[in-house]
Amino acid sequence: MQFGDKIIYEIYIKSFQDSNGDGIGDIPGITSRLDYIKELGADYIWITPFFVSPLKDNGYDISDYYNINPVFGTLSDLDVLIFEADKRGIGIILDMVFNHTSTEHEWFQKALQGDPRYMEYYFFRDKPTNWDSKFGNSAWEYVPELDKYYLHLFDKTQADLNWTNEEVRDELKKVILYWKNKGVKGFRFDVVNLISKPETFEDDEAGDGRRFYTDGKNVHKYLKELVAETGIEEYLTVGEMSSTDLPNCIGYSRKENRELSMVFHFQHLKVDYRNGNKWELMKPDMEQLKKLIMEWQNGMQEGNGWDSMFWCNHDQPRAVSRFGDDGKYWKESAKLLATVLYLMRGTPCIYQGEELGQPNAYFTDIHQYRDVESINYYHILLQERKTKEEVLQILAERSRDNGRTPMCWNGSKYSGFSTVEPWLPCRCRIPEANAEEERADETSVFQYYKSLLQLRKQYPSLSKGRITFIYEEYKNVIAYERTYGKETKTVICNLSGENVEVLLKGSLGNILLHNMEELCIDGEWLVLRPYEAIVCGEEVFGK
Ligand code: TEU
Ligand code: CA
Repeated sequence: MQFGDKIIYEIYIKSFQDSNGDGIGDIPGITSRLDYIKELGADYIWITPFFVSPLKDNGYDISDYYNINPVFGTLSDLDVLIFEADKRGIGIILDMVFNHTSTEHEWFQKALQGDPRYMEYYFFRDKPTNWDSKFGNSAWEYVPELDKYYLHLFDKTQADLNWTNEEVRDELKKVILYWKNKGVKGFRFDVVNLISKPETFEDDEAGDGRRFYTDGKNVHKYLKELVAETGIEEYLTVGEMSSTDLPNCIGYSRKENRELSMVFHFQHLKVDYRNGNKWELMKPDMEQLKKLIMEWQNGMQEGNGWDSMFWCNHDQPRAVSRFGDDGKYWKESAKLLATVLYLMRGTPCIYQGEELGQPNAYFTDIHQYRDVESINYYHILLQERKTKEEVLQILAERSRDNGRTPMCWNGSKYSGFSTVEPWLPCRCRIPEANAEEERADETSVFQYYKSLLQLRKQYPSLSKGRITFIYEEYKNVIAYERTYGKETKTVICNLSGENVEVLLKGSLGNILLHNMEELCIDGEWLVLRPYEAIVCGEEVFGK
């Protein structure tokens, strides 16, 4: 419950705010926007990695954990950001990419020279397994000079670290202590449930290899050790858990285990993967979405785990385009999606631009893309004999670049993000969907997010109460009660673009938040319009 009344705001630094006219977001740019983030109601800012990196994977390929990539700023810029954020009651969360380093890291460079000590920092083997990289092709890269292969679960420029090696674990603890002493208030751990690899590497005849390295047997042990030896038990720590399961996530996040404060998991973000394949399109299965959300909420509650709820991040398409309607019902559905998740049990994590209802980029040409995963798959899908049009359609829906286009601050040429052409094209495709207009419009998505997050902080039932799902029998309706002591608040959401009639089980009480002008009640029936969201409850007297 420790962070139930807190809000995390994720910033993809490269696309948030450019302060020096090079078309790339940077640390001083973030500092200049702290009042906006405070107005929204965030308590923490998670900043994606800004450490020294060749930027092959935009910073998730680190070559020096102790220094800041000059393109993003300097250590003194970070000191100013931390100081200014602290003045506003905002804590900074840094992104620790400990599953792998860039192949440009000095450790890997020494390994390439055959230094046995540093070869043990990674996984060098005489022969590869048939595992796939998550970014396509083999998960092993051959090094002729060594006549060996090294493991890379992601791009071949991201070599997996060997956590069985105590020296590696000690090096990474030192990294945490260094940044902890800078005054940051939290850490996000990138794909941290992949750090425990099997003793022996064997081919996977039934899949792409992930079952051998996901939620490995020592992850819990390594997390306990890392947290205890760096003294970050009381910090906000969140683990990104790739392809994980509920029992493990309960274990990673229940307080008594002294591992992490909370987890990011992705089950609800794969309901539009045909046959579980991100690159095979299908409309999102909203019934499956509802089922998974409820299963995880109930499961984490029963197991005393703790979730961070999110629709978007820098790896996902924009939610309003993916699960809502970025055309006819743009505003209603952006507000609906926020209401579904952010009053549930856990800690909300809002991704930059989501609070504006920013839609997908829908690029039309491969040259507009920058994401290594998207470019790799462009070529892979063409080799699979899909036509160029089909592949561009798939990328337009699925590419991570959909969430990485620059923030829409205003209606100017480069949307107030920069004074020059940004590193990735601006795509502010909905004219009113920008911070300047939405801050001035009381009916905007931004103002709705502000009200929603204020409600969460105002009522203990919303920040730390029990959750009980109701009206489950109604297809496309997600509804729940949050209860704490005598206080109960009710959330009723229509996930669809159609009317849904719900037979009310009693009075709705006071309407605390509503994404439409007025309710539509017909006798005992509540007629939910497309993407309608209602938050209501009795005022509590004598708590
Ligand atoms: O993401 C992990 C990950 O698997 C995502 O890339 C996502 O699941 C995938 O793109 C869906 O197809 C983390 C970071 O968030 C991501 O930006 C990095 O590229 C990745 O790890 C490697 O560090
Ligand atoms: Ca810049």
